[in-house]
Amino acid sequence: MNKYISLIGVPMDLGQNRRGVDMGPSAIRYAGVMDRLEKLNYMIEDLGDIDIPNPGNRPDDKGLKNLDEVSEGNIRLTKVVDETAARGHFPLVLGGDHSIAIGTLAGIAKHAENLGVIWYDAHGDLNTGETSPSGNIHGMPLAVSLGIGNEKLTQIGKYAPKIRPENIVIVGARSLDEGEKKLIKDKGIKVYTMHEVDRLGMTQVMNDTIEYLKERTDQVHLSLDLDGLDPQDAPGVGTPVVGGLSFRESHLAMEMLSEANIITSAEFVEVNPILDEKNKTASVAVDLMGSLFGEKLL
Ligand code: HAR
Ligand code: MN
Ligand code: MN
Ligand code: MN
Repeated sequence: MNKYISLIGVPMDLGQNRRGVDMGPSAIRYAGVMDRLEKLNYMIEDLGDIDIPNPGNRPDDKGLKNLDEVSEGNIRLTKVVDETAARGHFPLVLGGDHSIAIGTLAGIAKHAENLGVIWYDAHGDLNTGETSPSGNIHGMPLAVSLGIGNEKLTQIGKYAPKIRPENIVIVGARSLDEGEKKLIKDKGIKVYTMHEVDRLGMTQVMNDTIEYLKERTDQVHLSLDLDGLDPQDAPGVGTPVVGGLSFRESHLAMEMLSEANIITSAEFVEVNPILDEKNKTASVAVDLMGSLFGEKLL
């Protein structure tokens, strides 16, 4: 694993409806991310927070809420992630709602020949302005990164697409809209829904995921939406869905990724301290980061 980690906070809450997720980066810092990773002997710097524009209070732009502001915030994030990767550091991005994956991927993808992505989430985030039931851009970043959607989002970083459909693995899905299901089929995206996790167990799901990505990619980004976990373990999220991945399963998934040593960038998103119980969800995020970066009991 890269010994140099750069923390990048993204106080973005304009990709969805519920205020508070902009405080996610503070909550994760407060839960002790720096100490936790320093104890594992990483050299870690905190680059502070990306400046996110104020909401414009305009009507939706073709079914996309806060399009210009989400776009501008992601352009700023792209630049910082790009510079971080160019310095050879591991970008560890703290959200913020999941719309920030647009900027993270735009910043990181050009540093790989063939970037892989693990999308750990209850949702597919494969909507466009046309298919979205909500107009919330946090339900669209994976489609955007495939080059599908509004140009103000797909053209961030001035290249598209950022990733190939066959380099994506979605883990934990249990809420997909009709347009997303169609895209998954049409593009042949690999998905481990909760059904497969129940059937196969997390050990096989991660073994298969790791093998699949090792075969076809040279770097792997982990995009971990805390709502991939069950709301009992991660209650502080804006769009909880029952029947999710447990803390134990998630912990195991992170340990297996650590052992496989394939992850080259990561983001932890959708932590909303206002909806949380005593910063539990931010603490879970930090626990999972500990495992991802190699923490062991013995
Ligand atoms: N699929 C729904 C939509 O597009 C819900 C998206 C929900 N949110 C997230 N992203 N937290 O994973 O509106
Ligand atoms: Mn340095
Ligand atoms: Mn998501
Ligand atoms: Mn989600």
